[in-house]
Amino acid sequence: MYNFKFSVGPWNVHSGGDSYGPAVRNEIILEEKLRKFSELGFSAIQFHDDDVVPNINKFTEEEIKKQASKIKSLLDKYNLAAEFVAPRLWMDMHTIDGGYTSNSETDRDYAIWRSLRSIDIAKVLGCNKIVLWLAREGTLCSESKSAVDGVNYLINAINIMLDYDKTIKVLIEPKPNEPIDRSFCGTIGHVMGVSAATKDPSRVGGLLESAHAILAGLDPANEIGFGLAMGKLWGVHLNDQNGIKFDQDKAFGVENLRQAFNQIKILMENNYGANGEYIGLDVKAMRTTRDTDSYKHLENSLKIVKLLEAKVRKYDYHFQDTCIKNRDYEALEMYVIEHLMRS
Ligand code: XLS
Ligand code: MG
Repeated sequence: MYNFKFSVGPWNVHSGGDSYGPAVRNEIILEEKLRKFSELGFSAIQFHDDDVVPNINKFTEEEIKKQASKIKSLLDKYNLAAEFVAPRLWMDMHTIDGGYTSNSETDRDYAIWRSLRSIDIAKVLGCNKIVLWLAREGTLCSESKSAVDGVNYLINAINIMLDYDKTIKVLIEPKPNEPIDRSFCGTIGHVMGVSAATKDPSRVGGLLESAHAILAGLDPANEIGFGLAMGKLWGVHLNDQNGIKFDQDKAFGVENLRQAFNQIKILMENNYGANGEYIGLDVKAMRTTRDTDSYKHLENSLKIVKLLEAKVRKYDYHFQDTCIKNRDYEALEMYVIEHLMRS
């Protein structure tokens, strides 16, 4: 079993504004977040392209690389690696109708431009992973786009990224809905299908976020298992979610402990991390959280992962095998629950 390394994104520490109300905490500058992440025990940072280069549209390709090298120095200062760069395609005026799958050719071109700039940034930061969270790739009005064209546009966009740089890997982070109503690529199964249809499936894999799997009505541990079985689970975003509603990004394990345990169990059983993969967190602080507790949800999530790791190490695999042999799943289920409740 491998010792996990952890990653986090700057957006995981935020001022608490939501769709219904303004910010309630002070903004913290990037350098301070990096310093604190390092202190908390994170080894790598997840970035959106515009976390590295704010107002990215205003800059030339050379200026973008120059700005990225300043962030690289900050990472070095705090002994942090960059895990991935993700084009933030859902905020811009060009991506109102989606990025890669927009009905506007100009906007599709813009989405590709941002993706290639994300690759440039990743190279400067010393990482080779590009994450695509396909926020607006789908429909709000079902008849407004063809799902066939949508999926093909997506494959085409990924092929352009693969051609642009032969060393990068593309990780699709699936989510079934929100902000889009019907996503074109909602689960890890969809991701594997898209991967297989690209020009280099060996460089296209997945990143599974627990909350997104739950929103699809699926068990995150099973989704993790699917990606692992395909040899293409290159990232995870552990968090939690209370049922099928808006994306909550709660601290890991706070809603469904058994489900959280099974995520850690399957990752440990399959030596996740042995090829340099990180346990990423993608968690939000509650709106009620005070400034002084701005990092509490991260500390809690790390603590819960570590407590569950210890639970897996103490898990009686011999008893599991015996129950499986006797097809006594009632006993196995009770054992798991008692194991989790034992102090
Ligand atoms: C949002 C996504 C986002 C990605 C990175 O739901 O989880 O945070 O992880 O773009
Ligand atoms: Mg995520």
